[in-house]
Amino acid sequence: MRRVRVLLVADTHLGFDLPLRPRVERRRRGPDFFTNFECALAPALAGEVDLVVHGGDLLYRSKVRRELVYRAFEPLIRVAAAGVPVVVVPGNHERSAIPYPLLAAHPGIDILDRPRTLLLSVGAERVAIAGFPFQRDNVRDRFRRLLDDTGWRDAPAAVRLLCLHQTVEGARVGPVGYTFRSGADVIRARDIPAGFAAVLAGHIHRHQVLTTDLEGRSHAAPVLYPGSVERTSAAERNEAKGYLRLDLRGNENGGTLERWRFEELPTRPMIDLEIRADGLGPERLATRIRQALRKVDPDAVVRLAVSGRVESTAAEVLRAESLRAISPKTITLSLRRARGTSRSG
Ligand SMILES: [Mn+2]
Repeated sequence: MRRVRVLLVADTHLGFDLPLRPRVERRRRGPDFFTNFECALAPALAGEVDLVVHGGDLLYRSKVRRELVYRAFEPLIRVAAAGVPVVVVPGNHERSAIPYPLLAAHPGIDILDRPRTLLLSVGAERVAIAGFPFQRDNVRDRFRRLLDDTGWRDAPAAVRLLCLHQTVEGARVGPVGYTFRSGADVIRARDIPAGFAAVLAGHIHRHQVLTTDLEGRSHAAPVLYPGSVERTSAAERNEAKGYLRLDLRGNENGGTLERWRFEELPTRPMIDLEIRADGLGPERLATRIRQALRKVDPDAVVRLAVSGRVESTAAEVLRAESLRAISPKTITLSLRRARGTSRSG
């Protein structure tokens, strides 16, 4: 049987830090998300894959302006127009707000807007793609029923995929590797039945592939998270960002995942700087900040924390416009309150 090549991208969060009419001129992170989304789809436009799955959170939040929805779907429409089918799982950021009927009107784009199973002819192979949109309430207890509602068992296909935007048991996030175990929003690994080649998932922003449950028992199918295409919070600052390429082969039991490859995307470094303000007047505080910023990567996304006692005369330096004036134009700078900060005067 023929190989089926799938490109899995998720959590693109388009619209993040991308104001329509910015009030101040500064380097935004918004374009980075679009750039990486386009980068991730390049293999599809080059004819290197047979199917593209977007695992959800296409957009950065659920209420967005219409123009952003068009911009976000435009790269997917180009992929579909090139003859590569596209499947989208609605994430928590797009459950109802997106004008899906409009976008679903494109014959090459399918949206898992309710529990259902899509049957696609991919090359010479029949591929079944089951899934449902993000479920907020107690997906743990409702998962088996939702899966049954997709009708996946009846799909006559050599490769079956399950597409989700949810947390599966064992998924890890954050700098210290917090592990999801038993919450109402966590799907039990053992509830994923045999009969799927793989589970393609969004929602967890750290790339990972889960193959065993918390007791070490093998999953019936591997769960693959490509992770987000850019960092959406400082908790992701040490994570590689990218997308996944999967090679699947059909058989009588829903097919198998022959191999997968994580393709890393370029990201700007995310850096935390801390400056102690004790006893510094405005000029010295400004100089201290300027010197610190000069040492970091000029492309960095910097979170500046000022700790200690900020002199009343120096507080002015920490205003957004003053900070912009002393920081290199290529840096994206934000101020966060450090612990133990106090102001005198
Ligand atoms: Mn997300």
